Amino acid sequence: MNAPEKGCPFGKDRFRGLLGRTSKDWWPDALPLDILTQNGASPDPMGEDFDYAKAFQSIDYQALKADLTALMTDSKPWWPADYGHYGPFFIRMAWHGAGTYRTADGRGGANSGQQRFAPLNSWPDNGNLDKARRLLWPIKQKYGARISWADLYILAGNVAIESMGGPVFGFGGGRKDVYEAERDIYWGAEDLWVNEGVQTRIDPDKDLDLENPLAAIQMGLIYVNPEGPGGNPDPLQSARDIKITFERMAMNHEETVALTAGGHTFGKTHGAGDASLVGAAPESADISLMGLGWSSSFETGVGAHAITSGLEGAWVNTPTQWSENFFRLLFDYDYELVRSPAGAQQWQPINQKEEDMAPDAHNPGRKVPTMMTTADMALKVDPEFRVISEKFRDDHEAFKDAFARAWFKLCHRDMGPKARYLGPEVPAEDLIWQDPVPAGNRPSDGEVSAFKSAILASGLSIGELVKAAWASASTYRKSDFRGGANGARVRLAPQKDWAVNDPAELAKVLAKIDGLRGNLSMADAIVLAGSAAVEKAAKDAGFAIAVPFTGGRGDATDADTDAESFDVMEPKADAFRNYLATKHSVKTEELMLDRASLLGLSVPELTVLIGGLRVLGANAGGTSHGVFTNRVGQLTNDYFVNLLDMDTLWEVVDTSGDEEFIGYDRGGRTERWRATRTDLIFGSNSQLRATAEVYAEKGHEEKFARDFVKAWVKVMNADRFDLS
Ligand code: HEB
Repeated sequence: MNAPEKGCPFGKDRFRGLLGRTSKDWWPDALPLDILTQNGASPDPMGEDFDYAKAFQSIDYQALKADLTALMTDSKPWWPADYGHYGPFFIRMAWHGAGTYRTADGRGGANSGQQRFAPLNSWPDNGNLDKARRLLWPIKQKYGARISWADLYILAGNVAIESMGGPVFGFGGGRKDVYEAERDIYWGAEDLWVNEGVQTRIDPDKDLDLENPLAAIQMGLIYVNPEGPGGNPDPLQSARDIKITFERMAMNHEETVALTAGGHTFGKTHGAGDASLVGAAPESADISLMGLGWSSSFETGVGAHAITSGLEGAWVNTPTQWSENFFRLLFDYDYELVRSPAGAQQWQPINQKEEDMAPDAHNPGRKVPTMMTTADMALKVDPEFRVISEKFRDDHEAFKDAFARAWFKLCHRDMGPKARYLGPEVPAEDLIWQDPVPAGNRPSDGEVSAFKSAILASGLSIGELVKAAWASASTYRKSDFRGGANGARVRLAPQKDWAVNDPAELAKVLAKIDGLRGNLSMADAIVLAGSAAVEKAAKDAGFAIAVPFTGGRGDATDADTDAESFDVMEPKADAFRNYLATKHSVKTEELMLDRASLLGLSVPELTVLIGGLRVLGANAGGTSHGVFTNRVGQLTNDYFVNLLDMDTLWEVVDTSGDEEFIGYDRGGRTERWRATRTDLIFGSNSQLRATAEVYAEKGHEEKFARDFVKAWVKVMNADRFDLS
């Protein structure tokens, strides 16, 4: 196998396993509540029967918005609103919630309200947003289960923009809360954070580029350091970092400029004094602070004395009103580098006219100079950004539209198809990043059984049919609800050409399916063909098991598809088809775990799928690794029986880089089987072995087949949001 692929996908030199550094490393003393979630006990107090979509539909949406609007100007003494308006604060909160999204694995983002939990609640970049969330508590309490925290954060951002006269494009609810920190997300491998001097992740001089899937340049940041890379106030280098990180978040340059300028049309930065007087972040703050952190002993610690980023000042003269002032001030003035009272480097207009100065946030009679961060200066200094910034300066309507659309995308990018959006403000327009799928029709029972017979008589093998259906459905990821069988994008670029899909074979199978499908959509027919094959394989193994099928999928076209945006979804490894493109710095079995997690599989589901797919003959490239059976195409538990057979002795193939193994007859040197790491891990890892043993046991042959069918159907239907 080849050398580890550079920067891909989950860290290289600094590699510390699939998850890198986690909350347990940062806060070893945090209360280990996960001992109560052993054996699958859910920490969700709402219980399994709670239907958030239904609860949301019963909310008085306009009353909620009115309450949020009133909150904007209801300043509380424990965290006084700048300019008497919390709007900018809530916009920053919503943006930092949504802004952790990254395209590579679809993780991060606003869709589960993770800002409440570690590590996000304590990232330096989220400084003082604990207060913004806490300001919302009376409203959350009032509306209860009908509005999730996750929806409330984004809606508060939207209402904030509206209440200051800014443009919005719409709002879709439907982000269901979770009650624990996500544990499946890699945030980086570094020991230190941005405020502790961790090295920046992008540095061409040191041949460092941003490792996948990360989208921030230092641990603890949402994107870039406002003061420039590693604190170096160089707008051009900042532009470089902004481009990379915002692209990782699915934003093109125009969207990036619109978002940043639109966001910084509002509010101010906070750096009133010595940042060393700011206390611990929420996760490690004193118990009496009741979950809040960053308690500051600089003067009153709040209002005029607040310290967050350490930068100080507003971007524009009208910080609580939508305006054209950001680009006007950016271009009308030359800027010089100055230091804030907290010592941060920032840019100040030279010879600023009094009318262009900002009001003091807590003393309206007083005027103070406006400011720009190094990241803002990038929008003027970088040649590519400058073209866009000048266009927006000269065409305010274009800026408004671009900001509203980019904000909507930012906040909804990780919600999946439009079918998942709830509420009266869902925009009618279809947007290409929603991966739209035209509505499908339910085929009749007669059509379904006619197609099943026809496809099973078509001469295609069980393995070929199973592989095509798996290729189609298994792109699904629960992180951002993208992918899946609906739309049949497996027959479009780029998916039809992915190496893991064996393009030539796939084309042949799809053509056969197309010829026989009658009125079925391709998306339905591909799944049905695979399911018919599974049913036949079970029957041939001696089990009469019906594989449930629910039709109604639609077929997307190339015009419905942003092909480039699917590139990130190409599996670099797929344990289910025993496929590995290149050896990674992360162990291949960890990549398997990652894929299983994105598919939403449990340990038994993962185990039974691997064992079943192997004996059905679903390996990419038709390899024999892990095909521990002499009756390929029958749904038997042979995989587990043979894997755990003590008469087989496994040895690594020296040239394989620890990826390939041969199983010999223990007595002699007769080769029995070949396997990969993702096979042997089911015998070597104690927990996977315990599960594999169940499926290898006498009396569990049919249980194996039934469990496989259940897990298969779960994957086939993973993206059927139209059904619930
Ligand atoms: Fe921002 C604020 C940075 C983007 C919106 N910011 C802010 C600050 C800083 C920043 C530093 C301050 C904080 C304190 O408080 O101190 N940003 C930044 C950066 C970036 C950004 C670097 C990238 C380039 N933003 C952004 C976006 C948005 C925003 C995209 C939206 C859309 N911000 C914002 C706001 C604010 C801020 C609204 C204000 C807040 C208050 O006022 O509180």
